[in-house]
Amino acid sequence: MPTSSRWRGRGRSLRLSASLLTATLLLGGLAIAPAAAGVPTTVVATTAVRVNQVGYLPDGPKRATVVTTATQALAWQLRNASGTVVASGSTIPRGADTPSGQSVQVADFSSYRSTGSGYVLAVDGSDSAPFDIRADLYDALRSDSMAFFHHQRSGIAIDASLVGTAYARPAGHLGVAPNQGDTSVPCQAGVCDYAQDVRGGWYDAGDHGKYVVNGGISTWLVVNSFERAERAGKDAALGDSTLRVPERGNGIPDVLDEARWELDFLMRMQVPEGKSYAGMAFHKVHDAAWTGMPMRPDQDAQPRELHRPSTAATLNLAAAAAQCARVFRPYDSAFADRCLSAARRAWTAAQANPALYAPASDSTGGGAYEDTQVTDEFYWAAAELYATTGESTYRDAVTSSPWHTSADALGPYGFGWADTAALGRLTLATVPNGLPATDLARVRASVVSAADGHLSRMAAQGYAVPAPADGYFWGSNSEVADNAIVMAVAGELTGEGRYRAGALEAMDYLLGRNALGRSYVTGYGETSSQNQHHRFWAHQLDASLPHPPAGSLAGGPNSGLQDPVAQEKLTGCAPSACYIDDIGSYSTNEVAINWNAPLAWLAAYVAERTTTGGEPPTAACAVTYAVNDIWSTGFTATVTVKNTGPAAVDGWQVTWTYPGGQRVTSAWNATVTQNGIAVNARNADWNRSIAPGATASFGVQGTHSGTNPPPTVFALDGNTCA
Ligand code: 9MR
Repeated sequence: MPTSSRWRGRGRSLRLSASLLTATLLLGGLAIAPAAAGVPTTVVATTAVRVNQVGYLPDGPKRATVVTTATQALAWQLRNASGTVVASGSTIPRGADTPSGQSVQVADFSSYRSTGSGYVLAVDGSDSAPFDIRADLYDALRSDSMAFFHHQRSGIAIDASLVGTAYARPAGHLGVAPNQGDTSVPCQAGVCDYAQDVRGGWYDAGDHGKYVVNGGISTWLVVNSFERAERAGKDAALGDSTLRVPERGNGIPDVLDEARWELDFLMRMQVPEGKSYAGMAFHKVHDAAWTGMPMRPDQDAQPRELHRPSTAATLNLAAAAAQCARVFRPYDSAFADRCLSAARRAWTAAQANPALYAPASDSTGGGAYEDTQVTDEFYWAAAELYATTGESTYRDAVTSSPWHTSADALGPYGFGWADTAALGRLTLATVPNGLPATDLARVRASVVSAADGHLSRMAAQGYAVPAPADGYFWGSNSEVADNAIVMAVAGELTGEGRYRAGALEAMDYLLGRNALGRSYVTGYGETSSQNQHHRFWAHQLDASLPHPPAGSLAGGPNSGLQDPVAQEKLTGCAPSACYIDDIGSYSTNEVAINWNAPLAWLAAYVAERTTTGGEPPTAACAVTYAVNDIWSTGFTATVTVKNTGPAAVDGWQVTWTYPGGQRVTSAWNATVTQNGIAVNARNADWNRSIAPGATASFGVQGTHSGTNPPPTVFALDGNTCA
């Protein structure tokens, strides 16, 4: 059962210990190794050949990662369901993958485009999980990941006709004993002397709290997925009667119906006129104390409390409501008006109270969602209000914000409840607005540049994860999905297919191509998470209760190990392997609206049929090899790696073979290993970054037997720089 000790803040500052980063690169023969370094035996993966266990799109990139101690390329074979080999090739040795501590190789079968199910990738005697190749691969995930929100609804019965008997349940928190009602919730002592109707909305996660900051970003993502699909002319797939929601058939897109359930709640959290802090939003409503597990929402007897308003919550409301006003306008203008008026009131109230921070200490019975930096929330809210109204007050708030030009708005760690500037930037980059052309071009370029950064980081890793090596914090899977969204938007802005390819490979990570060889989405993939931390979907604790419904995303690897189960079972894990599918591990295995929202966004995006983005990211480096000195038995040479791409390279790797059997005896400025005639060189720590157009060099000294023919092949792994 969670206690207040779980809430230690968003783990952005986690730094990996040296021992975790020490990856083992074993030389020698072919040695596939499922029980890889850094993976505790309790969570060991079942196969060394890691694929997207759901499958691949016919026109998309198709890559797998193989855990192996081999340093030479291995043969791979793609077999169809009848066991016939339909494609084959050689892997590309990658050596050590930092976040997993595993030695890996990559198999690329992107050029195979035939459809079917039951494919298996075989490498050196190991078979992958079976997978499909088909165009409709993500159709089911699109609706299941979005249906998550309906399951999480508070204040309405979840009906068997929509979800099946296993997931049906009475309404939560309408005041039917023993339940307290969110229909009239008092404030905590000293906060206010009245009670407020804050019914409805979505439960945040595995707990029964409802938090405005997390609700705001999640709603924004759900609505934004529709707004993006509309721009692409693909919104029919999210339209009316596409989802299992009670409102289907009302003429309004189902995704917007779902978002409205939360928007109504967010607006109920606004302090009424005539009260102190009028127009602000209460930060959160939740139980006075943590409940036990399991606990169906309607059986929760804890008193509910409103916690004091915060500037962050108020601006979340302003942003989400301003977006609502824009997107709902064609479907329900009265609701759009109501949203806009709530957004304006919230903005004004936040300006009057710009530093009312939610404290980290407020974590009894619910999460703190603390935040002492709200300039990014001001930027996001101003951007939404400006994009919706075009008014100069909001434009000035946008252009005078430091976030408008800061590169940090779209950093490597994704966005989240504490970091919202990215959302404003994405809106300004995509929704028509009156920013001057040069400013707009700069805003758009910043999205593309952030996406290039994600592609570079992916290229530097054996599992192609759009997250930095120190990015495995609480909810890391949402960071992966968030960054995939940034790549998808860059694809929209540029029309360049490599960004879609990057987003697709992020999906590969979530669905099985990862350090643990598991899918983090319930019901998707051969080995998928099913015991996520949740009070109702608690089958692991009570066999009469269901597992989470298909399409529920686990928080994912978290090297912070911030719960007792993780601490007991995962000690010593490599960062990207710090995950366990146990209901008690809330810091690695909870579900949450702010994690399923980017998954649903991404699923809707990749489910769209499109013709661009079929190939993996293209080469971004060039290599030269120059002999400096040669004598009877020896030589020295300099190898230069040039970044020819548009984005910074973060980590690189070069391989070649020596046709004359030369042997490297020493090297400088890179870690060089040799196996037979094959040589592998990896960056040193200090020269891993190469700016666009810049170079990094390293040297080798070696022996030769009379002649010193230059190497014939240079391979930059994965056709990038890493
Ligand atoms: O997602 C939140 C994560 O960033 C924080 O580090 C963590 C501790 O404060 O809290 C997470 O959010 C939880 C929230 O506070 C309560 N509901 C469950 C959320 C997911 O675990």
